[in-house]
Amino acid sequence: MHYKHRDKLYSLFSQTQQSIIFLEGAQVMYRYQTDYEFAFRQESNFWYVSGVNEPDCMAILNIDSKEFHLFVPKRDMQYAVWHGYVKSLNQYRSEYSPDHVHYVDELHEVVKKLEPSIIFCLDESSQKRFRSHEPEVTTDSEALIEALNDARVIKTDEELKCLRKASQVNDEAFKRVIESWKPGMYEYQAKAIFTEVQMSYGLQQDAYNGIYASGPNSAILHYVSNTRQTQDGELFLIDAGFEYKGYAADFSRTFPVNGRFSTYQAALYDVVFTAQKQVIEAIKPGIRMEDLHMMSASTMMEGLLDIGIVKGSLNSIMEANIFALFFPHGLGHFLGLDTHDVGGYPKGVERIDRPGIFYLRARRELEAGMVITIEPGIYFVPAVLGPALKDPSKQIFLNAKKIHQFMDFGGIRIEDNIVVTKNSYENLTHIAKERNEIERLMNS
Ligand SMILES: [Mn+2]
Repeated sequence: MHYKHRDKLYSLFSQTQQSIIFLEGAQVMYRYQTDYEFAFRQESNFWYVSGVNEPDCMAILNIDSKEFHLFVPKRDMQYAVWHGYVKSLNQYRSEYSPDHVHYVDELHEVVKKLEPSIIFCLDESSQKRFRSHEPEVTTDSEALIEALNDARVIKTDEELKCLRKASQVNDEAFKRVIESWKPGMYEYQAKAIFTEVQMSYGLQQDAYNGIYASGPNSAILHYVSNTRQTQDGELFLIDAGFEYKGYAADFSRTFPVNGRFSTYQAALYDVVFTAQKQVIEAIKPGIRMEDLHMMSASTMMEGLLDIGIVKGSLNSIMEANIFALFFPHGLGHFLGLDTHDVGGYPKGVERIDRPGIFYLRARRELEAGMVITIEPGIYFVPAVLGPALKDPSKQIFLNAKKIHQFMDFGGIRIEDNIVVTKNSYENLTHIAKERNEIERLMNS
């Protein structure tokens, strides 16, 4: 898999000049000034091209000869006492099949022999390593980021297999939480059940800090405390996922704590569900993320008009950006080695300066092989709706009486992971989504 990634990366550079790529792997991170070690997670670009899942490594990729030089740390025996072993160069060689293995302190010697006219780096701190290099050498920190983003945004079949696997386990984890839920359980118990399933399949790394948000907390987009006791009669929103071989799953589901949607919960749920379904069905190569965002916003405003939460004509509601009061985040983002994966904004594309859609993390035409999340939501955020109800340009579109009734309702988000295929899409998320499916799961 990683060999193919290197080939793909080489193909994005012209080979007219003697040039090399330099990448640094991640180091172990500690909690402030203590010896508490965070679980090691390789830097995504380094992992993408090398497949090396160990700290303190570096890589040189020779664009002309296509040779991969792996640089590994020199460890002393004390390291073996604490960490179990010190690998020999031969062990690195057989495990990762680089063309050459060196110790990291040989970096400048190796570069000197390669005589590059330019070194492509990811950032300034990498560039700095070559500042006093003899003879002088040019470095560049723009082309490599762009090339890696272009390579990573289109997934290979092997990468899709990893994403499917992460999704399969995520389906199981969601299922176990939803089917075991009872009023009175605490938000952190959901995290415990969810994590237990992931770990039992060998997935040890969460893709992001999961959100387990009940009642009013579900309107907090990045709620992470998970301390509240869930109450009979309210909704529970879970947005979580783990990584398989570095590839993330990122689903959201919203379900009733007591196993039955109330009439108004059902009505609002269906507003989001209808929009999500409609947008997913529209996915195919050539369609633009910003158009999907606006499509979902408009469909949800139509739904809120039907319920009587907003008023006026759909056109004027959209023109006045009323949708952003209830849907303050982007419709979705690319997914891959990072949860908010690279490639969302190709060079020269800017964010749209308009409420709500400004936060859209991907703005480009979809192509086969891209993987995105589709996650519309409706939220009642008092900090947003309170001032809007006093704003003359907005209050004319809002049913104040109804909105006051919903101020502690929280929010609903439904999120699936989608692969764009040649003619349409493949949905990687299979956990129950329709209301009656969720209720059946909770009451069987
Ligand atoms: Mn997401």
